[in-house]
Amino acid sequence: MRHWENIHNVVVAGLGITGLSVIHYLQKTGLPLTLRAIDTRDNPPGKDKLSSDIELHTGSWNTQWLSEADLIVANPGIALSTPEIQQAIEKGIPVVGDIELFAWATETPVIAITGSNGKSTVTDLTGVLANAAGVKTAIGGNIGVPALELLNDLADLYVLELSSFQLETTSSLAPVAGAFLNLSEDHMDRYTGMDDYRDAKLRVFHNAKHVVVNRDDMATYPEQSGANVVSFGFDDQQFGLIEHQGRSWLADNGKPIIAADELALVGKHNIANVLTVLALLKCAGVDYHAALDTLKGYTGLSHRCQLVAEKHGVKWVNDSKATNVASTLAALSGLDCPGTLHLLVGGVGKGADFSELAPALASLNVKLYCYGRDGEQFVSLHPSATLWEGVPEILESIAPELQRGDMVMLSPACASFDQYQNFMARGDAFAELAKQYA
Ligand code: UMA
Ligand code: ADP
Repeated sequence: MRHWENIHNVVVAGLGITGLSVIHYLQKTGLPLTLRAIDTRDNPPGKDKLSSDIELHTGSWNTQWLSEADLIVANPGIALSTPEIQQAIEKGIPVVGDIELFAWATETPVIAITGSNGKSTVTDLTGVLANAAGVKTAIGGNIGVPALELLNDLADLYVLELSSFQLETTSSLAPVAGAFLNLSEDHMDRYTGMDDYRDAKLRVFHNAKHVVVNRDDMATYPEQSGANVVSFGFDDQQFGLIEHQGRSWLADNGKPIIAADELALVGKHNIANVLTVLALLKCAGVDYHAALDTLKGYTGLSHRCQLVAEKHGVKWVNDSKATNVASTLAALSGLDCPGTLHLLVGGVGKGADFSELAPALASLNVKLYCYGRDGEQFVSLHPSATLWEGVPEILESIAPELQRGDMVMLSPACASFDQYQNFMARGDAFAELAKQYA
């Protein structure tokens, strides 16, 4: 508990599931702390679950409380550049996140995963395979389970999905292996540019024993590293692809592991994801050979290019987790759609430039339906584009005209917060309507 010397007053900035997990964790430690919580939202999520002995300030900042703190624990949704947080930093008050507290609390090995796309898939699959290989593993972080909650149960390995937001406030994590999957534009409403965003993500490699990088994306490489660098990519180097007995195989330094066509996961991006998982497991000393049958049967997480209904030859695909341009591009590449693709895009654009979608759309037989707060920004991307209020109106209108071979896909390239609580709620709403109209 050496990190807690001289810390008495802790302010938890931002409730949500992170803030609550921080408060529950700190209460459990039994440390003699005074805890206060601030959330700038009027009615923040988590308020009803807060114990009554915690003072809560909502609806605005409380600079008095911030200035009295010995430590501020900030929710990842709060940018460090927020003026009130900056004022506290200037006064010398340390500002950390929940992942920093997690790093202070445990010496159990951690695998840390970041990148613009694929984090949740890689995190989940790493956990699934490590458990299948006999290592008691818990997964959490940005995937939706606050890291501190993982400490409630014993584990021999933790796998954390870390967002750039979480990495900004993390300095002490020393992962046995850290992976940076890829870098593409996202969260441009939070960062000053791509360099700033990349710098936050590169923090995943601080103190890491092994660093796992993408040979097809040089932005994932650390500027310099004393760690063991392991790469993945589509050539035959390190973790890569080789031809073996007339088939394409995923391989470790030229040694075949599993044939690509044995995977239930689809899409080239998922080959990259599996190669990353294998590299991470090897770096953490987990024998993935014991888990290859489990890998073969792994079909992925919900809301990622998930077939939610199929009737009369029409496929309905929920890719609600596509919250940026690169993830929608990944969904469009290698699509199996003999008819017309009815593509639904829109929501909160986060300051992104959507023009990169235009060439991909031009190469497809597509009808584009744009909706939500930033839907208008997609209209110029394809001649077929039409502007709508939301997903229900679109589906109601197009359902009677769908033909055998068509696909209806929600892959919005945007966040969901304008119309839904989160991407899961958006995907669930789409899936329900799909089943109704299919
Ligand atoms: N907010 C305020 N005032 C506050 C606190 C928060 O306005 O005082 C706003 C912020 O704009 C913030 C939003 O509330 O963006 C969301 O905060 P929240 O309460 O929903 O946060 P949590 O419930 O604690 O969820 C957070 C992560 N959310 C964010 O980083 C925005 C979750 O990632 C994560 O799963 C969870 O912690 C557990 O670690 C979500 C996410 O969208 C899925 N992440 C981004 C992404 O993947 O692109 C980074
Ligand atoms: P994240 O947690 O980083 O958002 P997910 O695994 O949840 O990543 O996938 C998010 C979206 O990105 C989905 O639409 C998925 O199809 C797509 N995707 C998954 N892996 C990759 C990858 N390696 N490159 C590009 N897109 C990907």
